[in-house]
Amino acid sequence: MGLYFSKLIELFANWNEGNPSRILLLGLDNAGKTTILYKVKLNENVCSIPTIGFNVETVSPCKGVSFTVWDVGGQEKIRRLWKHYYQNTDGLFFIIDSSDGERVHEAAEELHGILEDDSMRGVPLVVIANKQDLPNAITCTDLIQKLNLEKLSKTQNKWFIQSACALTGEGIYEAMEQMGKMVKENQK
Ligand SMILES: Nc1nc2c(ncn2[C@@H]2O[C@H](COP(=O)(O)OP(=O)(O)OP(=O)(O)O)[C@@H](O)[C@H]2O)c(=O)[nH]1
Ligand SMILES: [Mg+2]
Repeated sequence: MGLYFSKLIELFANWNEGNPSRILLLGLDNAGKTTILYKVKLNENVCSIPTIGFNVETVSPCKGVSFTVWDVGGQEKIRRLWKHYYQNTDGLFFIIDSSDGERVHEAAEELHGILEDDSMRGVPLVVIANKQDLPNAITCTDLIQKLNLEKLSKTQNKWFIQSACALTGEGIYEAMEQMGKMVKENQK
């Protein structure tokens, strides 16, 4: 089943028009991944339901940047499938629901778990501190500490954190632009 699934993913992964970078959009359930994907793709707020499986879209959020973005469901019982998407990844967006202080530790564990995988070595990371419109949203400064991002500076993953609100689009294009820069830099 695992092998069949990874073959299927491989088939989709090679089915690209042109040569967009392969970007993963991961994070806990309810973080706002699907909302972000369709904000960038359609500039609309879609009425999303929890993703079981994945959504994949090719987007060109800014000049000279083209991504194939894989948005994978974040519910706990399906997170074990994330690893099937890691191979040949050019960049990782990790989305945080900044208003969910109770689960920030869980998010940190998942993030470091992803980056410990051999396939993710050296992959640039952009953390999106989403839902900044909500009361008590955790700031980027606090998230750097809570997600232990400084630890990554000692390993091979370059990282950046961007505060955002997917509903208004605030911060989303900045995050895309930054990812574009980091991916290009990494390919030099
Ligand atoms: N207030 C607020 N709500 C948001 C924001 N971004 C997303 N949401 C809401 O958060 C809920 C979950 O969003 P999704 O995009 O479905 O979350 P997801 O990360 O794809 O979740 P899974 O598919 O279960 O992994 C939806 O009700 C969105 O409208 C934001 O910036 N602010
Ligand atoms: Mg989703």
